[in-house]
Amino acid sequence: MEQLNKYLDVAPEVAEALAAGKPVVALESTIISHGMPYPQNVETALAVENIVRENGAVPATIAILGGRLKVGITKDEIDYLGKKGLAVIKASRRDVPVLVAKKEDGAATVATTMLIAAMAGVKIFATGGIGGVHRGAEVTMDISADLEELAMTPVMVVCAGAKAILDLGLTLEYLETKGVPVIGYQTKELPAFYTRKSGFSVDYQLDTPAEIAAAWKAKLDLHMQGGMLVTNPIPEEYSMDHDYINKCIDEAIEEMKAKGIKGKETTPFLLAKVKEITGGSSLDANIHLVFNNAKLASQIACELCK
Ligand code: PSU
Ligand code: MN
Repeated sequence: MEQLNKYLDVAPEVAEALAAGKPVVALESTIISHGMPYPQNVETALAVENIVRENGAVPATIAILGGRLKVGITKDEIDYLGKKGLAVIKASRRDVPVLVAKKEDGAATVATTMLIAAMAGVKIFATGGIGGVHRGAEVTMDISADLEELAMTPVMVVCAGAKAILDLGLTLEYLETKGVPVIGYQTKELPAFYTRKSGFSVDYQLDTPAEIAAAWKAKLDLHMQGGMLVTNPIPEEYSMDHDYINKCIDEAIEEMKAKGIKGKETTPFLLAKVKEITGGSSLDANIHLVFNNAKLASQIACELCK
């Protein structure tokens, strides 16, 4: 495979699959270091890679290690990131050049995973939830770089919607302004991560992996910049009670405000706080929705390669 830049390391298995036109699914690493506790983070990351394989695609977990942009990391490297946890720098787009120059490690957020996936030619990426417009952003201007990346980088992101730690209505408005298609898989309603419902509508409901692959192929053929957001509701049996989880999220946001937490600490703080308040029951939901997204992303990737 042609080497697009001297900072990129594409794992041999991933490079072979790409060269042969076989399906590859990108996976992020901030979910490992900052999204879940050890050892569930490592167990989940390895299980997700297996699900991608079982569904006919090659997994490419993306991270920055020693300043190298890694597309596909080893089990030991996943374990390393999982154990190091919050001590790994959460790397959004703007962190990338500095970490490369300093030869440091970075956990790739959704934005950075899209950026590095695109450098390697990987077109589909599965995760849990994306960043978005935070509640109160009309004052704080806290809008995740994930949304800008969706506006400019041609990678499809399969997620379970966004957590209600965000303002979901404003997040949808922002994606509309930026021209990012928002697809509901077998649903017309935007899923809200822990729950299947949010009260907000997506642009289009598409019912099969083939239909989603066709829409994505059209976007690529048209050379339109930017990605596509596929929202996949958490399976019914793992979804949480709407009122309960929203009460927990409200409590977490109150504590965040009281502590004066800002900037890039916001999302990791809220994720950890919600987990603590729910006594860990949100973690199980989180793990299963990621599995569900990895499966759908792999099915779409296989359709795209037909
Ligand atoms: N939302 C989740 N789980 C996560 C994240 C967001 O439900 O793990 C992580 C992702 O890596 C996402 C990042 O890209 O947080 C967004 O951070 P920020 O809001 O600072 O852009
Ligand atoms: Mn932010």
